[in-house]
Amino acid sequence: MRRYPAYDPPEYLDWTLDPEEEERFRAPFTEPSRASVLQALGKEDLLGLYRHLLRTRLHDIGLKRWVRTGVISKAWLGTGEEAVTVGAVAALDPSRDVVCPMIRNAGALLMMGMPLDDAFRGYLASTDSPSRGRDLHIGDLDHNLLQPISHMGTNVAVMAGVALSFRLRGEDRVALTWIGDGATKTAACHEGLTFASVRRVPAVFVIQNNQVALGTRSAAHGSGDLGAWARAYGMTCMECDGNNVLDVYAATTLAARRCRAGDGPVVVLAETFRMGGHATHDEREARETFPASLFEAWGRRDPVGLFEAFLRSQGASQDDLEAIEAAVTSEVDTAADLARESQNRTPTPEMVLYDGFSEGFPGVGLEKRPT
Ligand SMILES: Cc1ncc(C[n+]2csc(CCOP(=O)(O)OP(=O)(O)O)c2C)c(N)n1
Ligand SMILES: [Mg+2]
Repeated sequence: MRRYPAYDPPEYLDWTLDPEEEERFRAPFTEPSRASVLQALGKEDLLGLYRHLLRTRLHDIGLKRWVRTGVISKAWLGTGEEAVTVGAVAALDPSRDVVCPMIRNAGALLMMGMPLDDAFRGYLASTDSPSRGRDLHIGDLDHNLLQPISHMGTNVAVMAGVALSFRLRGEDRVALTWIGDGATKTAACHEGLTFASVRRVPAVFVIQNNQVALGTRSAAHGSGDLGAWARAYGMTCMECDGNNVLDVYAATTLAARRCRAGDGPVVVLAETFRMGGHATHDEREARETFPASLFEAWGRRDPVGLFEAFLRSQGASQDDLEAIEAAVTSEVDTAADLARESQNRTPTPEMVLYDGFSEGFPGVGLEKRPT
């Protein structure tokens, strides 16, 4: 993909494929159950994953551009972690499964069907944004997207409850959320995991280990093996390479199948790396948190670059890839412009009153989101 000197991490600018990384990218094909999942993917499926990876990266670049131009004061980005989101959601069925995206999972909003301009509006807090301007944690029940709670770890318990409701109603649905390495240290996370395991609910918990929580390296906020924690609660843990969209997809597909078969929740442990700051305000400090060599090593593991190289090795043409990128770039630009028009809209009482949770409770509020 085109690289953006003003926005990309420096390690991505002259990105070239490292032969060792190319070899490593194919590792999921050597494990029979993951290989069988991946072999079922056709050309359109693979190009679809590419489209989602690009859309996610460019959405974040769009936010960064807004920060630089003073439209918003800061943004939480998922640079370098896109595959953990895209691979996981691609394994689900957006028409029935429910997802709770964290701050670094904006790609999930788009994959579950939220229009890109609405995702951007979430950051503008305009009255027509998904949360009606109340919160920049973004979700929309109309798209099976639970708006996350800011307090880390609490979504684990909430999603365990969502999954329990599926089980009790006999619905063939899966609930999925992500847990940051830092959030694994909260009490709510452990209560949620225990409850999910004991009640054998159909939930997938993706631990997104990006090696850092705000400004604290994971080695400084915890010790031991995160997968062992899941197993201690009696849950299967599927480890995967969080920078390899195919590995995340295969692991989450197998996890979701277990859930649908009634075998209870699964933890997918994805190793990745945050290629920027906690948010746009602390990028310099974040660079000082780790040695430069670590950024270089993970920079060679750019999830978009690696997957693009894989697609080429599978015969994808330059024209195919460029056409997708051109379409996604214009889609993102148009959506960002459209969202900004919302800042000029005068809110109506209906828009202000809508709370997003009234559906099914007639009389409590507006049942459909006014536009
Ligand atoms: C209970 C609680 N404590 C502190 C915070 C402030 N906070 C927001 S994000 C964050 C770090 C999260 O780290 P991690 O879970 O690893 O997710 P990441 O940001 O790396 O994706 C902290 C401490 C919070 N939101 N909730
Ligand atoms: Mg983290």
